[in-house]
Amino acid sequence: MTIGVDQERLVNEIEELALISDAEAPAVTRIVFTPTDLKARAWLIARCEKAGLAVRQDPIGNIFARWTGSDPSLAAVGTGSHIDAIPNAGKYDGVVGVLGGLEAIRSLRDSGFRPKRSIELLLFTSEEPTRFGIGCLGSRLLSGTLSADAARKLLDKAGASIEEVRRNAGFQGSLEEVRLPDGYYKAFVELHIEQGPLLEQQKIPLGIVTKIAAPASLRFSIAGVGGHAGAVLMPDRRDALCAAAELILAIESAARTSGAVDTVATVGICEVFPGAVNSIPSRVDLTVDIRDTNLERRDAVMLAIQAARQTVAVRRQVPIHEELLNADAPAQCDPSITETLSQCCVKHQLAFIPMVSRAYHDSLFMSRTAPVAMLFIPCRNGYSHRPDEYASREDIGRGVTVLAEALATLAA
Ligand code: HGY
Ligand code: MN
Ligand code: MN
Repeated sequence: MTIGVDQERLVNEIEELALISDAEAPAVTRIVFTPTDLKARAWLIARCEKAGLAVRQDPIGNIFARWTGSDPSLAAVGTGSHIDAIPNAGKYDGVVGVLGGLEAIRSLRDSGFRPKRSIELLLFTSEEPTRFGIGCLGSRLLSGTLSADAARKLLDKAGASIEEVRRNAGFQGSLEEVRLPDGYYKAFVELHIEQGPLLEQQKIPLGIVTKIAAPASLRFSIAGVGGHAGAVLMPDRRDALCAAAELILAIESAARTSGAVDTVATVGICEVFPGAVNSIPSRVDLTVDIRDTNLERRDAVMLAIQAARQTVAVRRQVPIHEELLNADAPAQCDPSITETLSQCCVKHQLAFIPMVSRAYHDSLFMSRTAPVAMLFIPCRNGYSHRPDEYASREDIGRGVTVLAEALATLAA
């Protein structure tokens, strides 16, 4: 079987999809269930249908594009990723796994391969946490990691619930229907840019992910005392932003002193109220992202951060409310699937290294319901979640070729 990936077609599709965005090119912003997201989804569905795949969408908007195998009763082989993008992001994060998965299927079909097991391309809803505060909504619900009841409690910044937003976007049915039975997929393989510098630095074309780091996120709301910036003297202040500043540095220190370089913590959102130059901040909301490849170390850092919260609150006499948004276990990729990927790399004489994924992905949650593995391709300087994110057509082509070979092996 000769797998002929059409790099030209694939790169053109990546460029075309990147233009369906709420940001000035080259940046991409595509927030879940916005009109732009819905337009991008319709664009993708049209391409899947043009490729002869049977398409369905579930009540949270996960898209399933199936190449039915000769024995449809067998558990399918899944591949896919996401196309939602955080504000001011790049055009490859997630997209390489969705359009690359589509191209893998097309190139297999054009090579004359016919699968015994169905091969299913998935587009997961809301991999990014931007709108509802936690990421991987679609794969969490599909794998049973998030219950329908818990999902219904999630609100966006405007106070709109998932129910409201998804139904307005045209997704009917109940969220209880999203959960797929364990074993629904024989295997799930996700192609993704590395979002780190190792492959490029080591000049290795492919990474086989053995483990996906454990993500957690917290929200802190610091209640200070507002007032006139000129009239309130310093000894009389309880400035919420100064307290936040102390807490942010304590968060950074907790990650830096965890004992391993694998621990990361980021305060990506800091909202100051009332946000006037001559008004003492009365309230600050912080959202914190904490990760580690080791669960115990990650949890220990969270405890250190909670202790720091307590210390700052007492010393500065500002109540600090804490809300846990998510605290997920890491995922171990399935050795038999990683072995299949290794053999496919060898077959195509492509070098690879085993890697840990420091970013989370839908595969983290798919691992709760099926054997999974991920395939990484290099991205320039390791940049991601920024407009200059870039993967070359040759690297994308190599990733899709190995993905196609792996899908054929798993679906034979
Ligand atoms: O944040 C992440 O790891 C993913 O890119 N959403
Ligand atoms: Mn991302
Ligand atoms: Mn991603």
